[in-house]
Amino acid sequence: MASKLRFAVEFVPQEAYWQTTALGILAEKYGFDFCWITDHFNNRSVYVILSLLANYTDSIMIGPGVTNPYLINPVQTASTLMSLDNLSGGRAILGIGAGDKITLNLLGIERTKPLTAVKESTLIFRTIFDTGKMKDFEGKVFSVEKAKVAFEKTGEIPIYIGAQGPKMLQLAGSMGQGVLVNASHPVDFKFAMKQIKKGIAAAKRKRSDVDISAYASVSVDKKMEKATKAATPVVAFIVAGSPPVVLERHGITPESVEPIAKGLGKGDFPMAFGAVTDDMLEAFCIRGTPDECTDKIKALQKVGITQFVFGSPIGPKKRISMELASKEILPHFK
Ligand code: F42
Repeated sequence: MASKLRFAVEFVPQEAYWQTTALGILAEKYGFDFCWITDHFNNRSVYVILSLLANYTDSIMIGPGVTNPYLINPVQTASTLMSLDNLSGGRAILGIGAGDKITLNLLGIERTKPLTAVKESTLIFRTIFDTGKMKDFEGKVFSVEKAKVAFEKTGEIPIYIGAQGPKMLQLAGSMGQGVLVNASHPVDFKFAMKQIKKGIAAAKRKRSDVDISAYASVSVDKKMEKATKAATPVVAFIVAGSPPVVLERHGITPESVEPIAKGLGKGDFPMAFGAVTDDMLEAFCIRGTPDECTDKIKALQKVGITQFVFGSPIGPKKRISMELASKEILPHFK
């Protein structure tokens, strides 16, 4: 029998504060269990938005999806998450990942030993969450001489690791309460599942200890054409940023990616978006009518996911697509 599935939304905080807050309030009303806010320095601050959500929502779990250990020291992130947990009455969740290489490079920050950095951060987070302090930690990337947080968390603060590469997926299986896999297709999840299970086995944990989440690109609409139009720009960016091994897995040739990368590079969006093919849309997003999306989510559930994230773009109009999902997709999984 397929495992129980919980649902989430992901928002990129690019819009006015009240708009993202209003969408979060609606996500809760529509029955989503989690609300993840992405973290990039060029967007509005993830923690400012999360504080607003803590204030204006009552039951939905909220957190950064995902922050990284390079811009903010993990001890400071632990303290911030505990504060968010207090403010929200125990609803904080923490997503951590290696961080976006391109945006970090813009700040002259080298992503040194990303696997080790995420591993050590996770250890620091868990120790501080559970004991309120950390001392005499000498890692390869971080060291903590003496850190003590002068207040307690309210809930559990589960840690989710954002992971694509084999070792990061294994790490998530061995240390995370959850994993956020940025993918939308069963082929990618079959690969990810093998690695996550390796990590689970190595740490002698149970499969149910890890919430395996599909952080998918989704576009729901009553009309397929409209869903496709909204999904195309997002898929163009995903294709251009995907490593060759992932493109190969879906039979996408380097030649077909070239005009997309070129177009995006010089700001020629019609060129880039016009080169997105049906195969690319199939590989990198879940798009279509509620029924079509339901079938695709069921296929991922069969592979073993336990959380499904409605990620960007969600649809041509986020509010309408969330309502459609709430009425016509979520009930199939109750
Ligand atoms: N990034 C952001 O900056 N902001 C976001 O809001 C965001 C959201 C998000 C959501 C879900 C998700 O899955 C990812 C998300 N990301 C976001 C991207 C994330 O931050 C990472 O960039 C992305 O997940 C890619 O990471 P990865 O899992 O592919 O790991 C990379 C770094 C990698 O190379 N992994 C290797 C692997 O096999 O998994 C491991 C490399 C390794 O072993 N390194 C050694 C080490 O110690 O670190 C060093 C090796 C040496 O030679 O020194």
